[in-house]
Amino acid sequence: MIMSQSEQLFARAKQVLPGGVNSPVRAYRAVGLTPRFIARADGAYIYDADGRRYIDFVCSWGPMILGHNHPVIREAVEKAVCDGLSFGAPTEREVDIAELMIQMVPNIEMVRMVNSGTEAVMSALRLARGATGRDKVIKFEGCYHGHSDSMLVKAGSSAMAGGCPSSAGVPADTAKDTLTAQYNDLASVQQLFDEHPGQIACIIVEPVAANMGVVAPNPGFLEGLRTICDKEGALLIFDEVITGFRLSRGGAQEFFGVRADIVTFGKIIGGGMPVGAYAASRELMEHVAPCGSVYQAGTLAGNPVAMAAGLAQLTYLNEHPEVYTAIASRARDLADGMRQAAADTGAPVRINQAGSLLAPFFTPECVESFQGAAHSDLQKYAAYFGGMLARGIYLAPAQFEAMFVSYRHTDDDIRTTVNAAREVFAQLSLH
Ligand code: KE4
Repeated sequence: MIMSQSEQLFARAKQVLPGGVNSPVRAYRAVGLTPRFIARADGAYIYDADGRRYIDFVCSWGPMILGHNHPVIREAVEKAVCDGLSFGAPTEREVDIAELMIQMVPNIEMVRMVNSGTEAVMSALRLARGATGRDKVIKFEGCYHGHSDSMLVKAGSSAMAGGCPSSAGVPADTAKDTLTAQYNDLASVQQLFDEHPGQIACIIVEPVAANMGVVAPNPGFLEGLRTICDKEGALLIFDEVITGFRLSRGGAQEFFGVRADIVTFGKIIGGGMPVGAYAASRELMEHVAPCGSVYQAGTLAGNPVAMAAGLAQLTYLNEHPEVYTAIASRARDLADGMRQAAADTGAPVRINQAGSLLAPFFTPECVESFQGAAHSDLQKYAAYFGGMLARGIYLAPAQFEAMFVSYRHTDDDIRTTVNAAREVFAQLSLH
């Protein structure tokens, strides 16, 4: 049988890259298929090495909120490239993007650029520990905050999908300072403070959990974390690598009206290029070197080409607030359409949606916690994924991820996706 280009490329890739990929979720192990090697993308569509077109709901895991190959971003990068790729020195664009982020996002006065969401979270945790003099941190089971040692404890996303939510190679001495609570369960958080009085530097939370599928905060949950942090003298970190500049111009702080002490960013702020950032009040950020004793550095931090891409995307979002109403509206239409398809076919599917983020769970129960997500039928998700891929719909190849709606998804794309889901749900209901 003739192998597809993706199959041939995957065979080569597995010889030289662990699992044939540079990030585990891309290997399609949770769905048992050959990953599609992507050749190019434009608007809401991606094209694989065999020339097949897919409607893309991965959007590079969030960065491509304006769709792929947006002319404003492409032209900014083309211009920046002509001025040089990297200097390792301060540049005007770094100041421009930091000023714009501070203008768009509440409660931040200073920003530090890094190269990934992982680096942003790692640095934010160090800042919280340095500023409070405390060692322990609280995260939530099933939330994913990148792959720094402290965060690979009961992590979500492909850490959980791959069966290693608490990674090998993380020293027990490190892991002991990471305490885990249950998302949407304030009592589980207070209990940790009662057990470790005066020792907890911060709580880090995804304001919308988007690495266990999508689970929104119950009313009062984020407000409750703010109250506990104020009472216990700990800092509240919103990991907005996904929700930042996606839920609204001001991200989750604006969307939910809850103030974080430190905010981490990634994805959208790079416009598709490798960028992360962390931000807080001037008082907190002046703990960071060279002002203070919390050290963090990076060769390519603030890279001029990456800054050009991010600045172009954030500028567009700042000048076109209609993007947010449009992507949330399309996500609602998609979620409602899929719910109707599930009802019509009798498939046991729950669809969670928050802004332009959504995720199906194959369970009759509503999913408001990590336990709920973990008890959904992962085999059915894999079958659903395969059926949708065959129909030209490109989804996260694992349950514990999100669907991302971009500004380039049209009503027709939504209708096509709902119709594909209806066919696939009908098939699933037969088994
Ligand atoms: P990066 O280091 O991958 O840029 O960001 C880490 C990170 C931090 N915080 C949150 C809330 C995140 O979702 C992420 C990364 N998200 C995953 C998708 N679930 C990236 C995709 C991947 O790991 O390949």
